[in-house]
Amino acid sequence: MSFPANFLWGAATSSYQIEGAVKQDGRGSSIWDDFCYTEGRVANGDTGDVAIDHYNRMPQDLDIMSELGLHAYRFSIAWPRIKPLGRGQIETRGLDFYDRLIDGLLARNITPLPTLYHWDLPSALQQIGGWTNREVADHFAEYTAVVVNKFKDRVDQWATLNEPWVSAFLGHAAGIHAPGLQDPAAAFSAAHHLMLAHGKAVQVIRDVAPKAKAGIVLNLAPVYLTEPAPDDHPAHQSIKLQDAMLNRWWLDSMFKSNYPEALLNLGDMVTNSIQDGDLAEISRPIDWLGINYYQDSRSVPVFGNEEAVQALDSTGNGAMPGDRGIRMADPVGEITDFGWSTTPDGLRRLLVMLTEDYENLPEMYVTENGCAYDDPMVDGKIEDSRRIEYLRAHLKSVEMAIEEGADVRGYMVWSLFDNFEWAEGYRQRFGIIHVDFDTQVRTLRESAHFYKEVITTKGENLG
Ligand code: IFM
Repeated sequence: MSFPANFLWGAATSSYQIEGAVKQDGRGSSIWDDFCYTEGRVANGDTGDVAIDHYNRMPQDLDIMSELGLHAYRFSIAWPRIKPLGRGQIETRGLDFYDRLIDGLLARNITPLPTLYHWDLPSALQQIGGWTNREVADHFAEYTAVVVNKFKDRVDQWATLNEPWVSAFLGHAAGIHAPGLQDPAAAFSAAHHLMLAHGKAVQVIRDVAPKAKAGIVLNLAPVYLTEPAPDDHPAHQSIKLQDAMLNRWWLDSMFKSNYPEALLNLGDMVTNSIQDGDLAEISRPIDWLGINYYQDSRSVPVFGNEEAVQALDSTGNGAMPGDRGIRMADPVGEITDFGWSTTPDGLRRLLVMLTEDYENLPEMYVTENGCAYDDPMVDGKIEDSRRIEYLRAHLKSVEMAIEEGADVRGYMVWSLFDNFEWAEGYRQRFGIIHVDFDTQVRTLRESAHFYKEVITTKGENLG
């Protein structure tokens, strides 16, 4: 048996994706409220206003978690519920909600795994530049102090940020996430300030809750060309840059106290916000690393005219590095509703790569893994066999990685419930639990029953 006896089996969600109740109990506005209310940003004009109304249905949702036998529940705390303007005044009703949630989890023997930031930046902070403003890192540290101080007696493990790559690059360069900018320099500034915020928050956790574990959650993936290219083809440099942005920017800064040279060599666009001493803050040792994995990052080299087209400015505002001479490869394996590949061996390779490349790597958790499929409900039953196979294959990959020496301590399926899938609105369903968005009825899909069995048998039934 490869999964350690105390392996943590869990499921994950995030505040804006499930809570709804955006105007309840003094919650301030976030950049995702603003983004949703801007025409054309989110599919079908969907918003997180109601989502799955978890804010008001939390006790029933806790019972479902208990029914599944979850050991851990990964959720995020909404900064604008705690500090409606991002700084200054504290909203105790917001704290009370998470207080009830945490107590409810503990009463059911479920370990709370909160993330302090899963993309819902208070709008008031965006008005001063958001993550491109260095000050916001200090505001994040102050918010962290309030939350950690409140829950230090009951929470033993904290994540600072969720997927800062998404916040920085999808939010500030691709423009498909809030705040919707298309400015590569802003993206690198945000990428740096997010890591600075992480480092400062780690210090706060050390000071306020010295026994708690501090970590971060990154979306990582093997990055490679699926077809060969001549040695002098620009695709090779692009792959290096893609790997630097997706993986190494975050990992190297924390574990090697530097940013990848391939990016630093690009000059001001990348380095503008970095100040002396910042990397020392960012590389404060952490106790755990969360890894969100969905699919490999696969590209193909392009030639001739197509190459010239790919090299054009992809953002409308100055090209992003890593665009030249490549395009995304066609998806492989069972293709999800999102159009994503199924590449389970990539998760094994990733976990082994991390183990080999980073000497001071702490214990790891797969903090998100899952897929979007919308199988029909027939007689109250949802046979989502493709999701079951996806989960089974990825769990086997985790098991193999552990056999190969990776120190993986837990696995959280994404997601516990169908929810608001950002720019895709409600049309991508990631839940092992189906939610009828009109009636708010929750129905366990077959994958939920499968996962319950996985937990009960400690992963011995994977085949
Ligand atoms: O829904 C998101 C989540 O918020 C962050 N990780 C990826 C998931 C699926 O896109």
